Amino acid sequence: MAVTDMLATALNGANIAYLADLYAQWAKDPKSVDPSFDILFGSLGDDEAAVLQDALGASWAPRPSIITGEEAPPPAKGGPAGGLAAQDSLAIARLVRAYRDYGHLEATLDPLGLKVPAPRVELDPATYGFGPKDLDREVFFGSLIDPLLKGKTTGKVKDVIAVLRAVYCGSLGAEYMQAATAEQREWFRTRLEGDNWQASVSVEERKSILRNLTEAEGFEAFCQKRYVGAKRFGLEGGEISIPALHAIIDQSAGQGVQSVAIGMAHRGRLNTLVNIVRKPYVAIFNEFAGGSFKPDNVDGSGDVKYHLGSSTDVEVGGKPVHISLQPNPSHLEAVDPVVCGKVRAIQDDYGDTERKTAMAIVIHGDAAFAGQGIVYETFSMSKLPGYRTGGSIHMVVNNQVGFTTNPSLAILVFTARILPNPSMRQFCM
Ligand SMILES: Cc1ncc(C[n+]2csc(CCOP(=O)(O)OP(=O)(O)O)c2C)c(N)n1
Repeated sequence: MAVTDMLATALNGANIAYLADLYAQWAKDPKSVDPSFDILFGSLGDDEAAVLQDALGASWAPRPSIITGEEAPPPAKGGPAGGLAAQDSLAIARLVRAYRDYGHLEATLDPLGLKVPAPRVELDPATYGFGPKDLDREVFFGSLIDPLLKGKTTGKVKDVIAVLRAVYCGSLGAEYMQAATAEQREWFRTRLEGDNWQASVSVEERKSILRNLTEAEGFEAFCQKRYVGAKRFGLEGGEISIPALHAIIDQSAGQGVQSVAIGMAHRGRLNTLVNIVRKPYVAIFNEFAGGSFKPDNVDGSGDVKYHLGSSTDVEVGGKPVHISLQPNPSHLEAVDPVVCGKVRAIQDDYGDTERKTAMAIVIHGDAAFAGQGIVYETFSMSKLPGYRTGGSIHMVVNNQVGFTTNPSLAILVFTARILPNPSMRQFCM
C-alpha cells in the first residue's frame, strides 16, 4: 500500500493510543517496529508527528504501554487527556492539514460569482468525525495552529474551522503544501497564518493603492470612450495588476534591485506602458491615431501599439531604478525567456553573482499561462547555472476569458499538462 494510503487508513481516531505507543517505540529505535510502520512514521508531516507526540503526554509522565501490556499507571494530571480527547486531537490535526492542502479549492476567487466552488469532502468536519453536534466541543490542538488562535492550545472545533476558513477560503487562495522543502512550506504558512496581513495596510498605503487603481481604470475608461472599437486589449477586470506592479517595484527597490525588466503579452500593455513605464500619454494617443512615437524603434513596418516596448528611469524611495517593458510579438508568452535572459545579462554586466540587482516580472494571461509550453520551459531554465536569475516574479492576470476558452477548461488543460498522474491532478484541482 502507498504510504499516503497507509496514512489515510492508519491514522484514524480509533488507533491513536496504539499508534502513539508505537510511535514512541519508533522514536527510540526505528528498527524496533515493523518496517511498514518505519516507512509510515518516517513520512509523517510535522502536524501528525506533533499530535502523536501530544497523545503520548508529557515525556516524564508514567504511562501504560498497550504494546508491552505493562500495568497502567494513574493518568497524568494536566496536559492532554487520553482516549477520546486524543482521538479529537488527531482528527483536528487532520482537519487543519486538510485546510492547508485543499482550503484554496473552496476560496471565493471569482468576483463575478460565475464559478462557485463545490464543497470539498476533505474540508467537511464530518469527514474527521465532527458532526454538527460536535462543533461546540473543546479539543486539544497544542501548538498546531499557533498563532491563529492567539497562543491557545485548546478551543472549540467551530472556532478552529472559522480561523482556518478566514485564512484559506476567503478571496485569496494559497496552494503551497506541495513546495519542495519544509522551509518553503513553513515560510508560506507563517505568513498566511501568522501575519495579520489583512490589517497591516496603513491608511496611506490604502490611499496610494486607490490612486494607482483610479489611474489604471481612468485610462481604460478614456480609451473606451475616445477610441470606440479600436483594438487595444484593455485591462478591464485586471486593473489591480497596476497597483500590484507598483508594490512589487517599490518592495524590490527597497531591497536593492536597480533594474526591473517586465515581459507581457498584449493584454494590459498600454496601461502598463503609461502607468508603470511612464510612456507619455501623447505617444500612446498618437499611436491610436495611426502615428508612430519613435519610428526608428520599430523594426519592419506595421507593428502595432500593443506590441511595443518602452523604458524609463524612475526614483523609488530615493533610489534610482530602471524599468523596461520588452516588446512582444503576437505570439503569446514568446517574451518570457527573453526577459529572463535580459535580466541575467544585466546581472552579469553588473558583476552581480548574488543576482540581487536586476529582476524580471513576467505577466501572463490565464489561458496563455495554462496553454503555452514556453512558460514551463522558462521555469525549468531557472535551475540552470548559466541561465538562473535568482528568481522572477510571475503574475497571472485572470480576466476569465481565454479567447474561445472558458476558464474551467483552461484549468483542465493546465492540470492535464503538468500533472499526468490522476491522483495528483485531483490534488491540484
Ligand atoms: C502562441 C499563440 N497561440 C495562440 C494565439 C491566439 N490567441 C490570441 S489571444 C489568445 C487568448 C489569450 O487568452 P489569455 O491568456 O487569457 O489572455 P487575455 O484573454 O487576457 O487576452 C489566443 C489563444 C497567439 N496569439 N499566440
